[in-house]
Amino acid sequence: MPIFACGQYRLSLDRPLLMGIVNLTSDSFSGDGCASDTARGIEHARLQLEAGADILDIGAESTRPGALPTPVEEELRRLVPVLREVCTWGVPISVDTYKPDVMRESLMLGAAMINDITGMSDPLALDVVTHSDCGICLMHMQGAPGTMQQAPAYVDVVTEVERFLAQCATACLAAKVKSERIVLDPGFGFGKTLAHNLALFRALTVMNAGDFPWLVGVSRKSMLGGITGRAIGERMPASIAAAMLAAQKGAKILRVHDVAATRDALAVMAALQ
Ligand code: HH2
Repeated sequence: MPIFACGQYRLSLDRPLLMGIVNLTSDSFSGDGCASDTARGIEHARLQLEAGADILDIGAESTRPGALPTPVEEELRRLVPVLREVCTWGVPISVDTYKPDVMRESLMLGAAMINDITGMSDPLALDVVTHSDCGICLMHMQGAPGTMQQAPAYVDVVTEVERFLAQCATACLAAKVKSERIVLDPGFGFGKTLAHNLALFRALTVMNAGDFPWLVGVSRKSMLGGITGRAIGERMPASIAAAMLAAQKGAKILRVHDVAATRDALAVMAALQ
């Protein structure tokens, strides 16, 4: 039975897991951010859990196109009080950060997973996670959020993403991280045009960056706006369709804003297949 080892949790990957997004930001692209309101952040996390999330992914810096980095102190100021509470709930808490200092503090507070949009490219980040047993998501991004959508360019997007993620995973394995702690993510919307995103999504079943589970995050993203012409607030049906297709293509973790609706869709798909 395939499993994902994340801190004290060993999550079965027999069915796709739902990662519920909790943004402690004021500027997240989909408008779901709870700003610096700790009580709102905790409440949103609780609702995501009640809706059926298997993992909560807590982020305190928006990485939307055009976003500038949030200073470490501010990221921690938003995160710490929320983590102090949610890490007592007995569910796997992921922290969406690429900063080693934020990773270290989050793991000390009980986070079970680090979701790094830079694929652990900072050697200090790798050092932090090797001193823990947390799960790790390695994501591909071309460039940095501030400028990544200005002119994304690849010779062959699928091969380049594959190669990058394989290198990141190899670096983790070389640092003695067990393979069952690693999931990979093509990074939809991170330095990619609609055509790049479509090529990657279609290639999900054939992409090979090693024998690791895929995490897919397309919820409410602009690629769905590009397909449907819908504004961000009207992209739930498109998000669910894409999540179902990702699951059908073998994705093991779906990172979503709309947990309850995605859960229903997964249940229907499982029952009717
Ligand atoms: N997408 C976002 C943030 N983190 N992490 C992974 N692994 N995969 C993703 O696709 C991904 C991610 C962007 O979504 P969101 O957190 O809702 O927006 P923002 O960065 O504006 O807060």
